[in-house]
Amino acid sequence: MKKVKTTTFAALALGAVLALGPAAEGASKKTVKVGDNFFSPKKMTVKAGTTVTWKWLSDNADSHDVKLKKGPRGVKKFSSDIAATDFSYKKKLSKKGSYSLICTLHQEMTQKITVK
Ligand SMILES: [Cu+2]
Repeated sequence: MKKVKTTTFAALALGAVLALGPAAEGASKKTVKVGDNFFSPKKMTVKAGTTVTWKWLSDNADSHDVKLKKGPRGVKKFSSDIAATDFSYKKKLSKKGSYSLICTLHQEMTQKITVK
């Protein structure tokens, strides 16, 4: 009987941790501007679990995308669609490490995000 109670308590405690963890992390958000041949900011540091939103500026003349060129070990490569204006792309960065991003259409458009 005692054993069952302990297990139930452990399960509840784990459940509480799981429920609170993502909610607390979910509060972190950052926005990056995608303009004609630049990401702004070009470099930034965010907390693990931050959702980054890349927002294409409304006056862009050219098309851009955002692609993960190199990330921490185990992080799947991701890339947005190609767009010129009024577009956005969101990604939650959960794993700590260094993320190198590029626009595949403009090699000089690079961004570095450090997740700690
Ligand atoms: Cu571009």
